[in-house]
Amino acid sequence: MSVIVSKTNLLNELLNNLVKEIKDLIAVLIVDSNGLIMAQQSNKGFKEEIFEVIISIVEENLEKMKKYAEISLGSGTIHMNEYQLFYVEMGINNQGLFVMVTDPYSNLNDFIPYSYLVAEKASNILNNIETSIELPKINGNGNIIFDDHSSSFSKPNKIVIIGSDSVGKTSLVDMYLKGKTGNNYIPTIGLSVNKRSFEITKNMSIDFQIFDMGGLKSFKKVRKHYYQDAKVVIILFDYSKLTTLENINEWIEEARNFIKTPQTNYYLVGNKIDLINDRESIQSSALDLSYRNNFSYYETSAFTGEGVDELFTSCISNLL
Ligand SMILES: Nc1nc2c(ncn2[C@@H]2O[C@H](COP(=O)(O)OP(=O)(O)OP(=O)(O)O)[C@@H](O)[C@H]2O)c(=O)[nH]1
Ligand SMILES: [Mg+2]
Repeated sequence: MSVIVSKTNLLNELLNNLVKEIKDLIAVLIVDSNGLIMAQQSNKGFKEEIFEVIISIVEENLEKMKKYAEISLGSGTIHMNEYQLFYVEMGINNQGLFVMVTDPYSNLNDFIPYSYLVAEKASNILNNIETSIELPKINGNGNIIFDDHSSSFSKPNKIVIIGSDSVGKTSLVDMYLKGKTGNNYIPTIGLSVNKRSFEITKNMSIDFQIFDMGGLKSFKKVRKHYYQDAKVVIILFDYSKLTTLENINEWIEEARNFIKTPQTNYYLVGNKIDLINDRESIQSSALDLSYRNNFSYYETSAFTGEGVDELFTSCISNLL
């Protein structure tokens, strides 16, 4: 029981942080797969009775979600006379919906990239994964702003990690930052961000942020908002699933499309090397691709930890 209570508390605190940050939001809700409200927060001016209308709309969508949940994590916008709704499905196990409500005149689209961060945190809470409920700031253009100790003139030290769903992006980041990773596949909902500091000497350290993106097709549209000012791009593929290397050009194109700075360092990384005995032929195509594109090439296992520190130390050295 106490576990359930604290989950609800955490979800409510998270949503409260969101409505404090985005004043245009009339309400935010987390609804379970049966249409029951798990958490809700609202800014004033929201009529309680409208919850019923919202829930009935959400219920209609839950039917669709149950049908297609295996394939994608959908999202959508619903327009009503008095309100606009944006919802994101959370988790492949029909865990529920994250729903934002604004008035019809708000630029709801501006908040959507940011809202995925919240949905991802809510999904972590529901999956018992340790997560911070603090949220970054959002500026007038809907961009996510993390406080950074670097001077206000310099750009944040941003590392983005991309690649097909399930190749091990989140696992790799967890292994590097926490020294451990789970076995279950829990798709990243749009975006997860980790902020850390790397100690170079006793008196000198560097702050950096890792933007870990959701690789599922359903997040393609929103990912474009997260690339801006990336200094390092890690493109991950899975050694045990060749198609993730075969389609790597789509990822290279996506990144290049949204990152215009020529100084950005790219890394091609083959993950899950623990699953493969003979990796020679895949390795030679990956090396060839890296050479042609002027990328660095690394191999890792998020399970055994092999190559993980080496990869991130090299990425961080590029931020200096
Ligand atoms: N054997 C092995 N399994 C791994 C490795 N890395 C990740 N996995 C497993 O692969 C699955 C997917 O891992 P995630 O880290 O969630 O994948 P992701 O790339 O973040 O996926 P999205 O968030 O959907 O884009 C999970 O079941 C992990 O446990 C690895 O190095 N070796
Ligand atoms: Mg992930």
